[in-house]
Amino acid sequence: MEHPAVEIDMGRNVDVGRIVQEAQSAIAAVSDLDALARLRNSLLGKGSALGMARSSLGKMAEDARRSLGAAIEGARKEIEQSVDQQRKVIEEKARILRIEADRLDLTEWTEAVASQRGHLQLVQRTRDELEDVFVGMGFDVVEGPEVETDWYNFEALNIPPAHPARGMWDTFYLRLGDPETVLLRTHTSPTQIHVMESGELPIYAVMPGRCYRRDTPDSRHLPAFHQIEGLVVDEGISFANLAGTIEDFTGAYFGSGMHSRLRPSYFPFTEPSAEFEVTCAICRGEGCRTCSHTGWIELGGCGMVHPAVFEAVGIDTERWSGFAFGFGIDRCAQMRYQIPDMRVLQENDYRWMRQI
Ligand code: FA5
Repeated sequence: MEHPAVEIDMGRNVDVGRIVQEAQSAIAAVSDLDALARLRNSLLGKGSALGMARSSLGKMAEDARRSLGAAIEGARKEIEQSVDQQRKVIEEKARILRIEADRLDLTEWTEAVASQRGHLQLVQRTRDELEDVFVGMGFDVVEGPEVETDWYNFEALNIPPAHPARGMWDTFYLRLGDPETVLLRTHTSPTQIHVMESGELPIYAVMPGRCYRRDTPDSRHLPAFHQIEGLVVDEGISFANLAGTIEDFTGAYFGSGMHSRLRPSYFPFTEPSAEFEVTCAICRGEGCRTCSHTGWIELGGCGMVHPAVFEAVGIDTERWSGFAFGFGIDRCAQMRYQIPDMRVLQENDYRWMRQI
């Protein structure tokens, strides 16, 4: 659009055409949206050349005011249009960059891809590492079923029907047999019962596997997660053996400088029961947001096997005693690899997985 230079009073000229031209070259040079918004304000705001010309309109004669007013309005529209066009150009460039960064070409088999080695998923790797540590401490590895009966998951563990402790585990029941008799195990503790039922004593076993709870996923919970259970039954086993085993495991798995502590707790299948916590791997015990500034993170539960459990599987409590523990493998991976949100462990996002 052609813009005549319009004369304002006292001989000052406003060259609207030049203002538009200069504005358009400045707009074309901008490459991010924030800078574009700032430039738009400086081109159209009160302090801009157009803004100042607009404020001088009031003092002008009728004819001159009309023609300069129209020219200013035309210039404003042209500048707005150029800003809009440049905004689209910037957004399109950003979109292309984003698509390029997210591109996964699964069909392309280049030498670079051929030389990349895959690796185990992090939870599986953590489970393997934990098994190695316990095998090194003299434990056997035993697996149990994920679908359990109420007896193994609850009753044999001293949790009869309607016991208030059932509320500690929000359970997925299966439509099999009588209502609420078959379920997805809520913890690995029922495998203790299978191992003790097999009748071979003494027992030094760890039992890893998947568990299920009606838990809402969040940064520290998943509805399908993994635990590793430990069970020792022998003559003369005491709480000191339990505490020593947990401390040895903590040092062997997390490294030197990491310690464990036991705090009184309640589980129906152990007496006394404890929660065990380990030094927060993120702050090394100094206190941070992840450990709520305590320097410790809860990993699992433990305690001396309750006499009612021994009775359920027919083990003579006069001769044998034992301890058990159970903790989250996903929680362990989260701490060892400092993962703020556990949900990434199940999202299978290739970009995240290949970093680990
Ligand atoms: C139990 O499951 C007991 N069976 C542990 C036990 C075994 C106690 C033997 C005594 C003797 P709890 O519900 O606190 O306890 O779970 C133990 C650990 O499993 C938790 O500390 C956490 O690390 C992990 N865990 C529990 N629920 C979830 C979940 N929804 N997502 C991820 N990890 C979980």
